[in-house]
Amino acid sequence: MTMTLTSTASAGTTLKASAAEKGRYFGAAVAGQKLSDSAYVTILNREFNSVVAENDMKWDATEPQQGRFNYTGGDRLVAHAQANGQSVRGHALLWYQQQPGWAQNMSGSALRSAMMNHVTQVATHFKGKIHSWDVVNEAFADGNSGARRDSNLQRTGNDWIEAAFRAARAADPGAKLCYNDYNTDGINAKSTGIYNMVRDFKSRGVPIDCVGFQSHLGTSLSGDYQANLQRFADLDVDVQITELDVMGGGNQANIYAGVTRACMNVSRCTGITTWGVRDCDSWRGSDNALLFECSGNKKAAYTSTLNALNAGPGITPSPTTPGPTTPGPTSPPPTSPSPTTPPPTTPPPGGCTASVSLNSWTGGFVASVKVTAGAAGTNGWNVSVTLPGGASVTNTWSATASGSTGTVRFANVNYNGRLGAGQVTEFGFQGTGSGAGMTPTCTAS
Ligand code: G2I
Repeated sequence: MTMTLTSTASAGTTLKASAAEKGRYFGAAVAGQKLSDSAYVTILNREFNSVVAENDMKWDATEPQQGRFNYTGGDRLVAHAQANGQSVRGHALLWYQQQPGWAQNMSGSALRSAMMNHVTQVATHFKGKIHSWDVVNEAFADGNSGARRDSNLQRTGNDWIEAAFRAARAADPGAKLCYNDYNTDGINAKSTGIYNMVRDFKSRGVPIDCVGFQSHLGTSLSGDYQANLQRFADLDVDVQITELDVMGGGNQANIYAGVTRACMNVSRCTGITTWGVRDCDSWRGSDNALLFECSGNKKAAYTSTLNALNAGPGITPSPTTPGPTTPGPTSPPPTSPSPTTPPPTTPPPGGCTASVSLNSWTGGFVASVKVTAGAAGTNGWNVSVTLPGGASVTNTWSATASGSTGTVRFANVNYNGRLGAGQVTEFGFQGTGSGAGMTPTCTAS
C-alpha cells in the first residue's frame, strides 16, 4: 500500500481525533485489571482508538500449560475494543521473555514445534480481530553486534523468525504482521541488524508488513530518529511507534512532540501507542513517563503531543489493490529501488513453472512456492506437489489446496490467477512431517 502525505488544516481536541484526522491511530497499552477502574476507562475511551494488551496476550498468559490455552484476558480486551471502536494490536506471539515455565525448559525441535503451534493457535483464536500482530518481539541483541539475541528460541535455528511470520500469515491472513523491538531509536547497530533482516525478508517474500519501534526513551531524542523510521518505510513496510514512554522532567514534552512529529513526517508511520495511560499505570514506576497524571489530568507532554498531531501532515492510505497483477502506485521512487521486485526475467516459453523453497524443522515445514507465467501469461494456474509419505498439508495461503497427503493440487485464488508473461506470484503451505524433495509441476489455463 502506498500512502501520500497531504496537508490538512485541523485541530482535533483528543489524541484519537487528531490522529484519525491525519489517517493514523493513537493507542495505549492496557493492563487487564484496569478495565474495571472507571477513571482509567474514561480516559482510555476518550483519547485512544487502538489498544494493545500490556501482558494478557503473552505466551505465559495464553498457554500456561502446553496445549492448554487461556484467552480470558485477551478476549476481555478485544471485547472492550470492539465495544468502543478501538483497533487491537496483538502483543506478542514469540518473545524470549514471559515464556511459560514449560517452554523455558524446552529446546531444539520440540521447542520449535511448540513455538509454531503457539503462533498458529493464538493467531487462529484471534483471527479477524487483530489489526497488527507483534509476531516476534525483541529478537536482536543490544550493543554493537547487530546480531540476533541468544535465546532458547534462537537456538532452534536462525529461521525461527521467518517460520513464525509464515505461520502467523497462514493462521490470520488479514492481520498485519510486525517485528517489534527497543533501542532502535536511531540508526545504530541494532536497528541496522533489524533493517537487514527486513530487507532480506522482503526480497525473499517472507510475509512481513510492519516494524514496531518501542521507543522507551530517556531524556533526549536521537537526531536521526525520523531518518531511521524512513529507511524502514523505504523497504515497503509500515512503521509504528509501539510502546512510547519518556523519562519525566524538563525535556519530556519536547521528546513526545519530537517523536510525534517524526511519525507524522513519515507517510508509512501509521500510528503511535503509549505504554500505558497514566503515570501510575506505567511499568516505569516513578519515571512519570506517560501523558496523564495519576489524577487523570493532562500533562504538558499531552499538549505537545496533541499539537504535533494537529500540525503534522496527513496520510491518505491508497486503496488496497488486491493481487500482484496490478502494478502501479506501490512502486517506490526511483532513488530507493525496492528489493521486493526482482527485475523481470526471460519468461519460460509457455504455460508456467513453479519452484519451492522450504523452511523445515523436525516434524514440520513451511513451503513457499513461486509460480512464474510463461510467454503466453495465465488466466489461472494449478500446481501439483507430491508430498513424501507421512507428510500432510495443514494450512495453505494465497491458493486453494485439494487433498492434504500424497499428490496435492493447489489452484490460484481469485486475485492471483491472471499473470502477464514472465510475471511471478507466490503462495505457501504449512505441513507436518517432512517436506523434503518436493518437485512442483505447474499447469496454466
Ligand atoms: O518491559 C517493558 C516492555 C518492553 N517491551 C515488551 C513489553 O511487553 C514490555 O512490557 C512489560 C510490561 O509493561 C510489564 O507489566 O513487560 C513486563 C514483562 O512481561 C511486564 O511485567 C510483568 C511482570 O514481570 C510480572 O511479574 C507481572 O506479573 O507484569 C506482570 C503483570 O503485572
